[in-house]
Amino acid sequence: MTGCVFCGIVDKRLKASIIYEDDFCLAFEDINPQAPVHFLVIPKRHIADVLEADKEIKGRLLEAATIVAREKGLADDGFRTVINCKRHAGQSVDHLHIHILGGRWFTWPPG
Ligand code: DGP
Repeated sequence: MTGCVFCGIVDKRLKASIIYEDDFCLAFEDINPQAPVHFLVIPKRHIADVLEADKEIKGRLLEAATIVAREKGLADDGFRTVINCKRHAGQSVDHLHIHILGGRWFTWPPG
């Protein structure tokens, strides 16, 4: 989608540190990491948010997220997954993305 930064990363017009790619998904390091490990998993197709995603893409995104989490060594101590949806959650990029954060302790409830 024109003007979408994550579509630019999918198209390789914009640079990112890509760590996983398959037919449906792309994973890359977050530009503003909030933990020692912080990466994003996105659908290659432009989908605005999780409300717009079908069952298949939701499953594929979570599958990709866990594959990369294991590869990053997060399986033993665990990690947090976050999907911000729309303004109350602070979604700042309107292209569906799962945050995977790890390598430190997290508090609950989240802010
Ligand atoms: P959210 O607030 O859930 O919409 O998070 C968007 C995340 O996307 C935020 O953690 C920063 C990250 N981000 C925004 N622009 C870029 C970019 O151009 N490259 C990369 N790698 N990450 C980005």
